[in-house]
Amino acid sequence: MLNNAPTKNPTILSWLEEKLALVNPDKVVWIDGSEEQLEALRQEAIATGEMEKLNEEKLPGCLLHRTKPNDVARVEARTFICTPTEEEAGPTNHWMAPADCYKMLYDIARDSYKGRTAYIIPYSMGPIGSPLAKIGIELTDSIYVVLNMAIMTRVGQKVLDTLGDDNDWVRGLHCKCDVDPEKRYICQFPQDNTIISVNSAYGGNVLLGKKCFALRIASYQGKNEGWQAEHMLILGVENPQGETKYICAAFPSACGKTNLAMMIPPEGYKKKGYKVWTVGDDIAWIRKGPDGRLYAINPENGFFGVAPGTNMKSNPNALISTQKGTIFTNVCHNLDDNTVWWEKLDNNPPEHAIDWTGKPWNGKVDTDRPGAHPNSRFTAPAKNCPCLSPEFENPNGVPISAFVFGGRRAKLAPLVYQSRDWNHGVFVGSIMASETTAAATGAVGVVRRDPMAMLPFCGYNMADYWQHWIDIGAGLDPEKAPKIFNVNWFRKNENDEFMWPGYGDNLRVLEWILKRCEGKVDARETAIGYLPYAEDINIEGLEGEVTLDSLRAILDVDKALWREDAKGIEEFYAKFGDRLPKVLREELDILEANCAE
Ligand code: GTP
Ligand code: SPV
Ligand code: MN
Repeated sequence: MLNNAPTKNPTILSWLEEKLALVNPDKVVWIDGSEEQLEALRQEAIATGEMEKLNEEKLPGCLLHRTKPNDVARVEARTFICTPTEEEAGPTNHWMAPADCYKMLYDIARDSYKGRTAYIIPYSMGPIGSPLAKIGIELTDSIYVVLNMAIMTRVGQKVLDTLGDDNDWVRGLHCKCDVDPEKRYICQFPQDNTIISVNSAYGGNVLLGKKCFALRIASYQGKNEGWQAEHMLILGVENPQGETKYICAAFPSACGKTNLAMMIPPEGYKKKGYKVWTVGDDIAWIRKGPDGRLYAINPENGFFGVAPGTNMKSNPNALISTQKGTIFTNVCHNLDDNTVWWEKLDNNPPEHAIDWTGKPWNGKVDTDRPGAHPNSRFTAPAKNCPCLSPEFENPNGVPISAFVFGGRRAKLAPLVYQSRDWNHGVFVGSIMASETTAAATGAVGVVRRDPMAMLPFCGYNMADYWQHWIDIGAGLDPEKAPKIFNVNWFRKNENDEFMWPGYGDNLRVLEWILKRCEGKVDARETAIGYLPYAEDINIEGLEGEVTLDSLRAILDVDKALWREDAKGIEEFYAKFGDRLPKVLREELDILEANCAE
C-alpha cells in the first residue's frame, strides 16, 4: 500500500503498514500540502455532499459542514489517558490499561476503512523546523479532517523532509466508523506517543493535532523534557511607545480566549496608540529561553473558534478572519444568499435557512430553537487575522511577562487579583473553577474545578502537573519569571447581569496587570492576594456602565464565600492523596487562615 511513499522514515513506514493493514482502505493518499491537492479534495467533498460550497463573492473559498447531531462537542466521559498504571493518569482522567484499550480500539477500527480512502497527513505543530515545534502523522478516513488539519496545522512534504528518519513524532489514528456514540473513544497513550480516536467526526475529537497532541500528549512530553503545554491564548499588548509585552491566559473552553486574543482596544486606548496582537487563541507551548525568560509559541496555524456570539462588535477580528478560506461547522445556512448565520451574528436572522441539524429554519418564527449549535465553530486560517502578531512565525516564540488564569464565576472571584509569588500563582491556577459550557457534552452552567483550564487536557496525573509548574518556577530567576494573575469577566450582580462589560474593555485590566509586572502601580494585600485599588483601573469612556462603586463591588473579597470555597478545594485536593505537592497544601492553609472568622 505504501509504494512510492514520500518518506523513507522507517518508523513511519512500519507504523503505517501495520495500521493500514488493520483498517483496510481501498486507496491511500499522502497529503502533500499543495493547493491543487486540497482543492481536489474540496471538490470531492462538495460532490459527495459532505461539504457545501458557500457564496464565492461573499465568502470566497468557504465551506459548510454539519456533523451528526450526536457528535457536536468533545466527549470527556469517553476520553482516556492510557498510562501503564491508573495512578499515572490520576484521579481527574478516565483511564484504561493500554493493552486492553488497544485491543478494544483495534477491534473497532478493523476493516473500518473498507470502501474508503486513507489519508496520511504529516503535520507540524509550530513553525516547521522551530526548536519548539513537534511533528505528527494523522491517518484519517475523513476529508473534513484533512481540510481542517490543513488550516489548523502546517501540513505536507516539508514536514516529512524536516523529520527525516527521526522517531520523535506522534502517531494518530482516526477512524470515523459509523459515528456511533456508544463506541466513541478518544484515547491517548502518552508513553507510546500515540492517539487513537474512533466513531467521531467532530473538532477536538478528531483534529488530533489540537487537544489530543498539543495538550494531552505534549503536556506529558513537556514534563519529561522540561517545558509546558498549556490551554492558553498568547497576546501582545503594544503601548504608545511601541513596546510590546506578551501575556498568556488560560480560560476553560468557551470562556473567552479567542475573544481576548483578538480584542479591539477601547477608543481611548486606540487614540493613545495601544495595539493588541494575536499570537495564539487556544494553545501555548512554553520553554525557557537562553536569556532565562519563558518563551511561548502557538503550535497551531488557524483558529477553531466558537461561532455564536462572534460579531462585528464583540470580535471583529475573528469575524474578519472567517471571511475567506474558512470551514464552518454546525452553523445555520442562510439560503437567501448562501452564507452562514449564528445567534448574535446580527439582529437579522434569515427567514429562509437550514439549521445546524439540517432542518428548514426561519429565524423570525423558530425562536424556540437555535439556528446554529451553541458549540458551532469556524476553522479560519491564522493569516486572515487582521491583528495577527508579526511574531506569529517566530520559531523562538515570544517572551512572556504574565500568566493569567480565569473562569466563569458568577460570584466569588474578583475582576482581577495577583498572586503573591510563583508558588502562590500555581495555587491560584490549581483552584480555578468555572461554570461548564457547550464546548463539551454534558450539563451546562455547573461549577466545576478546572485547574489551569487543563482538566480535560492534562495527559498525566494533575498532581504531578502542579509539581511540574512548581519545578518550572524553581528554575527561573524570580525577576525574570512571569507574574501570575487571576481574572473573572463573568461576575454577576443580584439581577443576574454581568458586572463588567468585558471584551475590548478587558484591556483596562490587562493594563493594570502589565503595570504590576513593571512595578508601576501599587496594590492592596488581601486574603487571596494583591488586588487593584479601584482608582487604578482606568474606566474613562465607560461612563454609565461602570462606576468606581460598581468597580469596588467586583473587586470585593468576601471572606465567608472564600471559606466556603476552601471546603471545595479541600475536597478536590483530597483526591490526590500524598501526591499533592506540599507547597499547595501550605498555600491552602494560608488561604484558610487568612479567611478565618
Ligand atoms: P474554546 O475555543 O472552546 O477554547 O473557547 P474560548 O476560550 O476561545 O472562548 P471564546 O473566546 O470563543 O468565547 C466564548 C464565549 O464567551 C463568547 O461567545 C462570548 O459570549 C463569551 N465571552 C468572551 N469574552 C467575554 C467577556 O469578556 N465577557 C463576557 N461577558 N462574555 C465573554
Ligand atoms: C475547546 O473545547 O477548548 C476547543 C474546541 O478549543 S475543541 O477543539 O473541540 O477542543
Ligand atoms: Mn480550547
